[in-house]
Amino acid sequence: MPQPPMNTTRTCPYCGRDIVLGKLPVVATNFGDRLAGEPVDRPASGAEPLMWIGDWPVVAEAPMMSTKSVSRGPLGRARDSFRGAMPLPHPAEMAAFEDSPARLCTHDACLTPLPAEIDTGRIFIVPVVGTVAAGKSSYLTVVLHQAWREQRLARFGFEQFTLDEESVETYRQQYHRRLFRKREILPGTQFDEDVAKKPLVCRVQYEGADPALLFLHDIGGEMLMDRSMRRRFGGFIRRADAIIFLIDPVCLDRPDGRSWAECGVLQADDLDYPQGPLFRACIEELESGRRTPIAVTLSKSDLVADALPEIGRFLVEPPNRQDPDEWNQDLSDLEQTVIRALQGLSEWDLLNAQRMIDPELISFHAVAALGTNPQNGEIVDLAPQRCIDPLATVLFRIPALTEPAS
Ligand SMILES: Nc1nc2c(ncn2[C@@H]2O[C@H](COP(=O)(O)OP(=O)(O)OP(=O)(O)O)[C@@H](O)[C@H]2O)c(=O)[nH]1
Ligand SMILES: [Mg+2]
Ligand SMILES: [Zn+2]
Repeated sequence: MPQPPMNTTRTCPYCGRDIVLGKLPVVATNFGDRLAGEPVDRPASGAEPLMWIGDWPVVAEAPMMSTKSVSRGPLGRARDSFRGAMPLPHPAEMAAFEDSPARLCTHDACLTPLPAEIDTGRIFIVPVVGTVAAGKSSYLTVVLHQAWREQRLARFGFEQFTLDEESVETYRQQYHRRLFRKREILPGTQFDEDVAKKPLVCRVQYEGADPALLFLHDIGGEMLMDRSMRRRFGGFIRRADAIIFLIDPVCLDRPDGRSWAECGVLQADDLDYPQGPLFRACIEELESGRRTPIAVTLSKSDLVADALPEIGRFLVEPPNRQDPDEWNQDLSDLEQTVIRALQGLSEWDLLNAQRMIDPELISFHAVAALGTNPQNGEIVDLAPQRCIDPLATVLFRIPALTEPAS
């Protein structure tokens, strides 16, 4: 890809502020002291960095800034008229700080090294949203397993779908191992004020398009449901390129009058959160002018199939070799079923709120990440159902992700 001009403005995917590429210094992100976890007051060996910004040793000055003005913050006087192209230095040119050079977002509260894709601007933010215990973490675990390890999007044209190296360990230890190996229920996602800086990052490439990064954020429901916390720490949701919104059927009433607790759902009596308000808030809080596709996704569809046996059809996994046209038809048939299920569970508030969105941007799905109700904290028979549908649908609705490379 050609190098971007230095005066290119992008949005920092972590803090959401505008950044001008030429005003960002380049820092080393994988240097001796940092790897050893030791204090970072001096370089490991060899070459001295130009200076430190926060925890990061600067290895190349911002071309549009003098080092002095960088240290005072990004607003120092800069030579804005400089328009040359700007490559990142090659690691081999960087002596002791040779590893993983990255531009640094210099906004005070951020100071985060940026992925190289900041140059191309191809970073897409896709959070999974829902009330406490809606199934977000379980869903992410399973959908990443299917999209990455099983390459289930390959037949729809995604030539590459891999987890970025830095996310592999987090995914393996906090998600995959627990669910797929130990067959344990995942713990509730804790409040984390740095959630914006800790997405699970995927590298994706659609046929004929340029490569891109997907930032999939797993956010605790408690944080999402608190308006002030959402605004303070979840600013990236307002800038989402797509949202997967999970609806927890356990928070809704069964039409047969039985309680979910009676039907063996753990802690069901505590799960009575209204979901319409969070859904509406997500839509209202989106940055104006954004056309963000939203996959409204009924979670734990195994439970829905039990409560509404006449619509048990969610549980049929489409054949793996399905052709894309058949798959589209299948998705739109299923959509009607999901709407009927939401009516059957009396989720009128949310069904009503969907009017706030352009019909071209909304889709309805049903997934079961586990496909089975856990017994005594253990997942006895893991049988995920239809998890790839919402992810694939929203990815195809982000035009920039799939548009042919120029
Ligand atoms: N029956 C059934 N239960 C599920 C399914 N997926 C998730 N669950 C259960 O739902 C509960 C919550 O799942 P999580 O994935 O932790 O939900 P979460 O939305 O990440 O929750 P927070 O992080 O606390 O907001 C767990 O007890 C899961 O076992 C499913 O497909 N079927
Ligand atoms: Mg969670
Ligand atoms: Zn930033």
